[in-house]
Amino acid sequence: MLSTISSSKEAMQLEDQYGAHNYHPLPVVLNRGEGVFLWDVEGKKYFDFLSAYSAVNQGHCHPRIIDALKKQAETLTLTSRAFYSDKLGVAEKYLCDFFGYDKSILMNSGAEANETAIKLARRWGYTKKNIPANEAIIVVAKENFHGRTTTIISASTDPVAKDGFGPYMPGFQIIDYDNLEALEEALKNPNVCGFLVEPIQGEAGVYVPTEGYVKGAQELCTKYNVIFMCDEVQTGVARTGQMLCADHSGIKPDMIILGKAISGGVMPVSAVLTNDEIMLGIKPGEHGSTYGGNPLACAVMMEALEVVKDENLMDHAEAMGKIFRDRMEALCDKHDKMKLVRGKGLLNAVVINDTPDSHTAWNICVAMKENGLLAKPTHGNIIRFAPPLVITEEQVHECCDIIDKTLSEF
Ligand code: IF1
Repeated sequence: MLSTISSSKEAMQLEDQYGAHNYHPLPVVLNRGEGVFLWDVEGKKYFDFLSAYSAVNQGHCHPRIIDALKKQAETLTLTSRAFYSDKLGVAEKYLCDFFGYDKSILMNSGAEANETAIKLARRWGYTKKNIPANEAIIVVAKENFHGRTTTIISASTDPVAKDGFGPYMPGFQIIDYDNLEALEEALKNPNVCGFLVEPIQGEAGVYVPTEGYVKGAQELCTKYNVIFMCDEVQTGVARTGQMLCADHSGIKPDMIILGKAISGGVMPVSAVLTNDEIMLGIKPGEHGSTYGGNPLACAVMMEALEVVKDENLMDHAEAMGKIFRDRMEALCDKHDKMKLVRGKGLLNAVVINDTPDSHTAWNICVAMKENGLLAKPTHGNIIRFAPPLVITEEQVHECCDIIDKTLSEF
């Protein structure tokens, strides 16, 4: 008999005693989610303003996605790629048509998709750009976040994500984010095969680059025969008010990396999409994953993306985001603790007016929790606000009132 939790306190104690201490969660224990709402073990209701780091864009337990999950779960969940299934080809075509690419490869986590992207880019560099063996370089930006594997943290500049996990994977060159001169300088090196970058840096604190950066980056990659690898794991799937954040720049990256909300927060699904020349560089048996592209993931992903389209979550995120930022800008004038708000669509962050090492942002999040809104600081004193994209205008205003009330009490 699976034991159930009788109190939040008990749940936290169990995790403390039996689980890795690799997170420092806000002191709230959730046991139910529906749409924009979460409930804790004691029955208190909250607005979710994190959306599991932008994986629950469609809202918690969306009925259509859950139904797709149930139906497929009772039929066929996993064959491995040793055999064909009736779902993978359909899902691969669906993804390619949805985002406009030749080919897709399905993995499980965002980190795995970025690892796959790195292998695809290196393989292309050796076979198509004649980069000498083991000399391929991938350019990345300072303050990046692409996942937690030892290769990906080798490209990180965040000591918290990186220190103490060496030795590191060579082959990454780190340049300033949002700096096209630095990028052009780096791309002149003929051994560079790819530029891996987030169109908005999420974890760094929702850094929106200057207008023209993403377009300029794609143009420079084309000029120097380098793959523009756009990590849309967090910014994709309508989160920023466009289906892909890169769409704001009017360009189509050579390669996109997707994860999180392509499966609506129901199960881990990630993907890399690119053209035939790059994707076909990996031959049978040279890459894979037990669960990659499993029938259950395929069914859930297709329904999760259909929901995004049918409910027009892209335009809705754009509209709700404008309302949210307008309200936050007004609060920045009213509360000296609120320095500024930035973001696109419903990926926003408020910079708190205090030193980066202070606990002010954390304390504000704890106070907002008491007032029924869940959000969490990213680095330093920046609070990310990213609700499910199904949030209504009335709920946006209700949440802004909660933020206002919390800061007034602070
Ligand atoms: C954690 C951060 C956010 C991502 C981008 C790839 C991945 C992520 C742009 C990897 C994952 C998650 C991971 C989670 C917290 C969260 C996070 F704080 F870590 F950086 F959102 F900003 N590319 N981001 O944002 O995808 O392997 O997790 O499926 O690791 O603490 P994943």
